[in-house]
Amino acid sequence: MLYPQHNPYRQVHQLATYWQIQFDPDGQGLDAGWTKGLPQGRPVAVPASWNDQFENSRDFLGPAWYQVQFDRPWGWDRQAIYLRFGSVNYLADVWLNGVHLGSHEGGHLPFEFLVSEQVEQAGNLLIVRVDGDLASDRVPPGNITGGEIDFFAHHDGIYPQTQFDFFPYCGLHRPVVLYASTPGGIRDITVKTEIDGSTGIVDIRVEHGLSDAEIHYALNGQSLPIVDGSRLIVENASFWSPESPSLYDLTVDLTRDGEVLDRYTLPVGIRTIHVEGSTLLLNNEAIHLKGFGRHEDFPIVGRGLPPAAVIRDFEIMKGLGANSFRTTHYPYSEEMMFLADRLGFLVIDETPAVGLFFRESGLERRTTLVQQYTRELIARDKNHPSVIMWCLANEPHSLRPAAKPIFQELYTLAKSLDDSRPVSIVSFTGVPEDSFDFLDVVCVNRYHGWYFEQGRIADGVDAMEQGIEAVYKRYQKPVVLTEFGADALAGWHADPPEMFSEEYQAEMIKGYIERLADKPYVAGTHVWCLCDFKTSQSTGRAASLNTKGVFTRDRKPKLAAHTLRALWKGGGEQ
Ligand code: BDP
Repeated sequence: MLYPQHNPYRQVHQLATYWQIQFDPDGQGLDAGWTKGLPQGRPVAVPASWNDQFENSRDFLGPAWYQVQFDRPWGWDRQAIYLRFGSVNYLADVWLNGVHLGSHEGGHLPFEFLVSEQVEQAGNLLIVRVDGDLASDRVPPGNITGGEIDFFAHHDGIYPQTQFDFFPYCGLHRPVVLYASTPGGIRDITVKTEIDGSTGIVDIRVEHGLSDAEIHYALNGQSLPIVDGSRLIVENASFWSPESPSLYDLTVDLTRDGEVLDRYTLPVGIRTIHVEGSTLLLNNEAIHLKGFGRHEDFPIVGRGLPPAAVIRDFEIMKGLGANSFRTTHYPYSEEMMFLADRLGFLVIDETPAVGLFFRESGLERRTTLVQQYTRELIARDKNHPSVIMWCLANEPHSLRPAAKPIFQELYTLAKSLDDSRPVSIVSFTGVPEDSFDFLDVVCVNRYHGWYFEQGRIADGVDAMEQGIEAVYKRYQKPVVLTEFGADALAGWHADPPEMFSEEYQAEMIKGYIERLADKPYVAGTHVWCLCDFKTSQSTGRAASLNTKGVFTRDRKPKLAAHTLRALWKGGGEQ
């Protein structure tokens, strides 16, 4: 799925910054005819979560109705017009001028409708009903009752009752745009790259609906012939890597009789990613991931897209010497993924499948949703050089026998959609995690010295090391420690270190990283997490925050940030 872009053949029109919203706690909107206009809307900012914008909406999870009006941009009368949503959490139903266009389930992934027939010249009315309620047959799940959960007893009774550790923000979280392109024009482009010595090979597939059209390719403005039906050959190529994130502009022109009908320009990074034995190789050289898990979580904006804060997060990661992150626990914004390409980050790209459990009730529905998310994520992110691995789930409660065949099928699906990247899941068990028998990389989260061996960093580091060694011994694949960390209340100090102090967090993170540094099969360590973030209320989360950030929620460094900079960048370097 292509990201909308502006050029002489395509136009993007951003809808208003302030829409109208009306909450519908009694679920009466449909019967009361709100699809034709909201009786008592009030202004709301888009994109943003609704929860922190109003006095009375923090814990309200829907349904809520959004409304906006727009006119058709000039010159669009003969164009194919699409209405595209970057992310709506969780369930969206969309009406345009009273016509139900369709619905989409699942946050964090884009969806669009062809609306050329419905769009009038002026006064178009767009209505979106958003339902973010938590349910056991949704993904991620929540409000689970009756002993359905195998693990995470502390998640029982938290409020809101999520089966995951972040606040279930709701709303229109990413840009909503109209875009226009040539009817039958370019619908999709898939690029895969290979390396042969100093030559780069770019394999391209273009989907379009104009059977009599020709396709022309240019790289950085230079026209290139296609070889073997689908390949561009780039002599003396600059390969993409974190140290040198070289991108080429690939321009695809759809032409007829020499006239350009449609154009799309895609940034392409030429690089390879492979697993060989227990090593992860980028451009045929071993790589080591240094980085973080993180949340799209900001005061007031909630899980909405704040462009400046995204830049800030890259800045603080770079400043520490990080080269990688995992999109915990859902796909990050498309805007952030393009920046990752440009700034040279290695991304483990995760679907919104967090908190999965494998008891029967709702299992079929959850499984179908996770398959849908896998398809949608790969369709969205397949062309990013920064994406080095697909992660199909975080910490599934997978000890039940049903889990393995479900992941086997999911793995096969992911590989059939993209055979060019490793595929994994992130496990909190590791041994046994039956699915690691077939997954390409072993990704595990470890909290020794925090949830286990509490208050004892040295014992925790020992236990972590034993666990990692056991995982490697069992599966003989590259191992990524995808989460480890400790809560630290900014400004709270203790010597000797005590839990929740900045010293404890810093020392534990240092202990983990140093202990794993000389294990060649450890392909990376991701600290949990970059910044403090909002979560459900419970005794385990002071101020409703998970404070395992090495930065505060407003991006101020804790001691651990300085420790990481010294570890990753070396002593004096800033
Ligand atoms: C891990 C989860 C992560 C939590 C973290 C924690 O993957 O989402 O926030 O624990 O407890 O198990 O801080």
